[in-house]
Amino acid sequence: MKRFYPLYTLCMVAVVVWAGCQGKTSREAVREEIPAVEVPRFDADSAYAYVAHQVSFGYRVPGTEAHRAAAEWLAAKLQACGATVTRQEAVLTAWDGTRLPSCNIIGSFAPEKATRVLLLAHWDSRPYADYDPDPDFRRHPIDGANDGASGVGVLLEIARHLADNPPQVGVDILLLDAEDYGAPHDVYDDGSSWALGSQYWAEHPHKPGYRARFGILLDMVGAKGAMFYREQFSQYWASAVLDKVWAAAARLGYDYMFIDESGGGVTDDHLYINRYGIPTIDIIHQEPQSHTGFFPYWHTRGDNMEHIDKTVLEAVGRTVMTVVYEEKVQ
Ligand code: AHN
Ligand code: ZN
Repeated sequence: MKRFYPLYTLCMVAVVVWAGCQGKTSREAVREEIPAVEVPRFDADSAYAYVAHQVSFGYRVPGTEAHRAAAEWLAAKLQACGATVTRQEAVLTAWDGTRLPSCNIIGSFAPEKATRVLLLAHWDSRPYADYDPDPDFRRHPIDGANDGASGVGVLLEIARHLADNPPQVGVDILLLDAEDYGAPHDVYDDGSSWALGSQYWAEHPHKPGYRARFGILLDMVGAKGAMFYREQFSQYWASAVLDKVWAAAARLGYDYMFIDESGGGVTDDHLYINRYGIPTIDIIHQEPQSHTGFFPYWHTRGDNMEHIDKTVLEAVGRTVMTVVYEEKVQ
């Protein structure tokens, strides 16, 4: 038995049309509120090649020829990317009295912009593998493929996009020297022997009164199986920046790598940048369970290209780039 119910049919049609309009208008409203930002594609192969190239110079220990050559290349590379480059040279004194000819290298993109984001990594490599399993090599230098070169490799790949495809904010890339000349772990140290380049920068910023909205330090961001925790000094000085970066990582599907739990406190370059007055986080591979607290090859001869993973470089690169390109002026 078939019967026609005009009122029922009319109501159903009305409901369907209404629902359709609702869906459309709310979706359009969302689009108006959050205009999609075009984030250039971070090329992990390119970042990887930049890591390998740094390692190919040899040990980037202050005072060596490899160190001088690497500095030349880094400055030239930033310049070729369209940055205004400042080289900040100084002779710093290590824990054991060694004089370290040091060079912080700053690449500024859109230097005329008042609103800025600071991206940092250290480019020197450690002079001694004091955690090497073989005691004969504990005063031997390391490649520093992860400890140093990985962060710089990611920043150079980001730098490649900044001039051609400028974000709203100005960006400064600060490549710090003499981070890793800290006293060997069997020698007493109050912590001040680390991060000499950033200590120098904090006392002599490349521009007097330099300001940035926030900073992101990359340290050991290339090893297979990397885990990033909310490092304690970052949490103390810059928890809102941690929130922003961890949220971006989660949106990109990297919440398995950017763990939403607190990690240890690390005496690293960001400490001095925070004390200077720029809220700065440290994206640093920590392994709370390991005997050093860091990745398994930390400060050993095993910190070489064999353990660098493009997936990790890509996760960090895409996350940092997303944050930079989504940052609004005003
Ligand atoms: C200390 O071990 C005190 N700080 C580690 C900072 C560091 C060394 N980052 C890389 N290498
Ligand atoms: Zn180190």
